[in-house]
Amino acid sequence: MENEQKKQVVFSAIQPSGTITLGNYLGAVRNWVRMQDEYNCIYALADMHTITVRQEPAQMRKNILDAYASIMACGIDVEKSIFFIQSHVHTHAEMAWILNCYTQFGELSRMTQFKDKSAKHADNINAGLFTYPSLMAGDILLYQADKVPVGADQKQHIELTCDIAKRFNGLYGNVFKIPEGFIPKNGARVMSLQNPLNKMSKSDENANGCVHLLDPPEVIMKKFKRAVTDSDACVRYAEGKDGVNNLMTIYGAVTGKTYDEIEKEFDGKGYGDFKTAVGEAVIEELRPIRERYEQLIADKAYLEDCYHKSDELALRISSRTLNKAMKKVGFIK
Ligand code: ATP
Ligand code: LTN
Repeated sequence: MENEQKKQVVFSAIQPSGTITLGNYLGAVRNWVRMQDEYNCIYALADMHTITVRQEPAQMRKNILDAYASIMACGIDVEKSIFFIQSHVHTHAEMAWILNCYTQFGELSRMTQFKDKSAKHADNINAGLFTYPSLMAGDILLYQADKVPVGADQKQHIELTCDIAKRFNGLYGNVFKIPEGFIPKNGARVMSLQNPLNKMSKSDENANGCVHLLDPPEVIMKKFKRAVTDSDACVRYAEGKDGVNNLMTIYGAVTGKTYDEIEKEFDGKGYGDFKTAVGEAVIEELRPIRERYEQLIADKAYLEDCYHKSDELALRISSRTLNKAMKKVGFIK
């Protein structure tokens, strides 16, 4: 028990905005699983973040359950960790409102995700999309998290979270722990297989660019065989070889091999052999996840049990920080 108390807190979340990708897995979820023994881990499905982009309600309900089962299938164990649904825990919306009042317009305007998403959804640049980072800051700060395992694209949001927390602490004393991003050395930014200058994303229009966690083996292999490379025909990591670099990153992240080892392994071999090897390695990594997902998604009552239990724990922990912050700001009981 004493040891339990000394464990650092880990918090992270993922949007149920579509089916989970290989990028989400290598950049974030795989670390969530690995951190479970060493840390007190709290994870969430950020469904409130998801509605910053218009969703079809029936599809969204399905995506939430699918994402929950997929992430559990990766190895999240609710006996060790908390894995809750953001919209079920009302402290998140409340904390986001408070933090909105301690976040500057200029800061939010500089967020590259906001710029990218408003360019992509020019017909719906809503206030939620703009204030997305203060909801995310609240997610993290409510749990006094030490570490936040995410992909490289979320680094800017974590930095803003720290700035907001320091500003608040500067005014009111030590209310929030200042968190730290935890970004993997390998796999922090997996690129689209069709356009290696763009991040692999759940919402990619080109289906061949994105490998989903639940893609059947033959689909995964087809996507890797069609991956964009170059005319150099040599497996080496170098500037300008974005497609090959991305495949080497994926292969390295899955097998643990360094770029040097990969270059040696494929010395004198063509891209065909290399792509097949990457496809096979990814298929083997994802096979047990897909099998476990099939069992979990067939047992809705069990899933419900898991998130209800986690929702309750999350509410209890986050209420402490919310109450403290409300008191400091000047609200009365
Ligand atoms: P969307 O397409 O809806 O923006 P997304 O696929 O970018 O979604 P998020 O839910 O925003 O996924 O991200 C969940 C986690 O996965 C975050 O920690 C994020 O940094 C990480 N992540 C997302 N895409 C990648 C990627 N291509 N490579 C590595 N990590 C990624
Ligand atoms: N914005 C994140 C999802 C997210 C998150 C969080 C990640 C919402 N709240 C708190 C870490 C901590 C994204 O991946 N796009």
